[in-house]
Amino acid sequence: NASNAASRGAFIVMEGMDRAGKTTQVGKLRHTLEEQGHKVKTIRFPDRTTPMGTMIDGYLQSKTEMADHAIHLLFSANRWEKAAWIKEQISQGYMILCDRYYYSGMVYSAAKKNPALSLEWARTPDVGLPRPDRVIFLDLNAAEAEKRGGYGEEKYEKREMQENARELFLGLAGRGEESSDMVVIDAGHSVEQVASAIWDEVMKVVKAVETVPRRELSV
Ligand code: 2DT
Repeated sequence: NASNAASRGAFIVMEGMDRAGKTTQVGKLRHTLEEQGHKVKTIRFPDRTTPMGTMIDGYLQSKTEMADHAIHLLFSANRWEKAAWIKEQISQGYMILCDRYYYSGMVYSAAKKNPALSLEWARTPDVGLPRPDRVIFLDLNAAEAEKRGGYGEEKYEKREMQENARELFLGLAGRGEESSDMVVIDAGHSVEQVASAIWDEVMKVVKAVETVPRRELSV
């Protein structure tokens, strides 16, 4: 009930492969939620506008080099910078739509196949962050992504990295908290079809948050 001032907002994360249409779908979802009378705010990670975000941006554009663990912790710290704000907005009743979150954090770092940087290690610095009410993973295989105009110029926009990342993302469907939070949606359909599949999921969440308290990521 959007007019109930006491009800909290939902924290919805859009994850997915490059070219899967995350940004487009966040925009459409925002529009739909607003039409239904909800207050919505959108955020994205990395947030390149902060000092830490500037360092991340330099790394992604291959202007600077950083050790795998160091850049990983910077991505995580970039989420911690926003954690209090996210909690505050949710408690004020805002629907938070977030373009990438700690799932990308785990998966892209682990996709480097550095034996000292496992998926489990990668998750640890994010423990305690606001836990999403729903994570929508927009799945797209590398061949489809390349048909959509290929990848950009940034550091991780290489086929091998993308394939490793996709495999790890799909594997999260069987891991602890992620298995209950994440839903996989095939992004290989039209924008409208994908938007409608997303809405089916979000509709359920919007109802559920009236009774489910906000949670934090646990180990
Ligand atoms: P965009 O193209 O969406 O701006 O993402 N990434 C992202 C990580 O490696 N770790 C993280 O924690 C996050 C949030 C995924 C830029 C790239 O940054 C990667 C793609």
